[in-house]
Amino acid sequence: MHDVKTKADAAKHSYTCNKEETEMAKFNPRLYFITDSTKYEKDEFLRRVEEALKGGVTLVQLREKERSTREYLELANEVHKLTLAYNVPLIIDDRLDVAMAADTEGVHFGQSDMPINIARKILGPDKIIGATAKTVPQALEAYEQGADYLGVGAIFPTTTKVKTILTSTDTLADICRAVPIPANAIGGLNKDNIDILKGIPIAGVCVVSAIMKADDPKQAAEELSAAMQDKLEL
Ligand code: TZP
Ligand code: MG
Repeated sequence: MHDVKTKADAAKHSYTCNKEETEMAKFNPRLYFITDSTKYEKDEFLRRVEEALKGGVTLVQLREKERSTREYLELANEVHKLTLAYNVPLIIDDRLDVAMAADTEGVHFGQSDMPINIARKILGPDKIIGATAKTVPQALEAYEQGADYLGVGAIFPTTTKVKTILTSTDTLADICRAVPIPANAIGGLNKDNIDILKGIPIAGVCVVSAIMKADDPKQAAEELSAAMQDKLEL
């Protein structure tokens, strides 16, 4: 998967499992929904994930910080059934073992997680590996080690539980131009503030709250998607 030619390739084309279709990227990072199950009973959490899928999210990340390995794996298997039904790749945050056990399409690592080159060696070329990068050197290192996409932020302060610092839009733009893999903006983003990203060659946006905590996650995904089209031509 590490052979996406340009960010535009990755953004335009849909996910495919077929390795032979080398023209097609394996994932579309445009509207990347990262979950947070902490406030919800399992059924309500899964319902919200499915509504987000109905609303057109193009990539899903299961992000669990408190669960045991067993619980993380069980939830990954349940979320994976949903994402497979909508043909959307599922990325597991932090945990290579959980991603492998659930046979999800990919995994995402931050700067203190498994090094990208080690994960690539273990997973092989086909799985999607994402990395968090807050600086150009971090972005270059992740790319050189085999990352398929980058998450860059936080652009705005976030209410989602995360250890992060703010990343300027100038740094985001520098990162987008420094690497040939798709880079997404993350952190406090919603349909009303994404204008700040105008003109920056991001491949997409990553959101938790804007969809997860919305009264209607399907409508929230649709409205965010429309705003991205209108305001960012993305
Ligand atoms: N990394 C940087 S900000 C963030 C992560 C995981 C959380 C984004 O959540 P929200 O609710 O979209 O601000
Ligand atoms: Mg992490």
